[in-house]
Amino acid sequence: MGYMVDGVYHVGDDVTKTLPDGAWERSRSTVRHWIGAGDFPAEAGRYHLFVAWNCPWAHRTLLTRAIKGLDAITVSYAKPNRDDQGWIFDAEGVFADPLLGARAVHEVYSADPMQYTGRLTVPVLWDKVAARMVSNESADIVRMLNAQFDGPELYPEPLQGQIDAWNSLIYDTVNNGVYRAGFASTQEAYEKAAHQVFDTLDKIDALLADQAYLCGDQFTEADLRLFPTLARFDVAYHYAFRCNLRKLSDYAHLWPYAKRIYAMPGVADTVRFDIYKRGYFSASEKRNPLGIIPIGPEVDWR
Ligand SMILES: N[C@@H](CCC(=O)N[C@@H](CS)C(=O)NCC(=O)O)C(=O)O
Repeated sequence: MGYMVDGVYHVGDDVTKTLPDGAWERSRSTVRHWIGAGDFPAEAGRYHLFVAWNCPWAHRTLLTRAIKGLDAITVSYAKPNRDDQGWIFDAEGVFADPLLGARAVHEVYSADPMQYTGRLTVPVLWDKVAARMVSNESADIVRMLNAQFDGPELYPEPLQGQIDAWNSLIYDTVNNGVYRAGFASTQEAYEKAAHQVFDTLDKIDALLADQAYLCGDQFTEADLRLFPTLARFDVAYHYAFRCNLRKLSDYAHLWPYAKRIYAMPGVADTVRFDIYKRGYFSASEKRNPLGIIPIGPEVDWR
């Protein structure tokens, strides 16, 4: 893995985000342009996504593309395992980059004339006409694809307050909460994060006894942003990140809810359980030194 300074890639980890108390923090995205504003017109065929199937933040953007029916936005999928070049592509096949022919995501960042400095994260939304990045922040990408293109409305005006409140709780305690549990370097930091994960999942499970989705009877952006964590829960987080008080499939209401979302048109194509396992159980000195991938669990999502 590495980072970039003024458009030049460096191997290594200069910005390890472990705080003095053993807690772990995610770095912030810095490319924050908007489709529909300034230089980036709302033409779906003009844009391309660089993602990795195992990345839950990239998954948000794939879900938005699928649910809004935005096939005109093309996609390059990086391989599930990173190496000293970070996220990488094959020369051909499913993990190739048909757009730029890049062999690593850092080549995408350096193809933009901006002379990027920072971490080389996916997802990246790319403008094929201007040959530059629009955004590397998944939350913004979801919002702009929703706002600028046809398809189901994911952020309806009357529900915006509720959606924002769910997003913030779910990001802190669930989406990023599982990472704070998995990457914690002290017992206390791990326990705190892992309990937060289950406190929120338990709360949502209780709510879903009486309603179909987080904000009532309509699927919204809040559900879309919860789903990537649920899809990875039993095959990855439960074991790899020690989020093991309960499994998703133990929950009376949350589990049927997750399966309902999985059954929505296009959603199953964005989910790759085999790749989640390859990604989360890749060899890591701290978490999985031998890189052995567990055979289970068997989970039936249908
Ligand atoms: N804020 C970003 C976070 C994206 C992110 O952290 N992606 C991870 C993969 S799941 C990544 O690419 N990490 C590479 C690195 O930090 O070097 C977003 O939501 O778009």
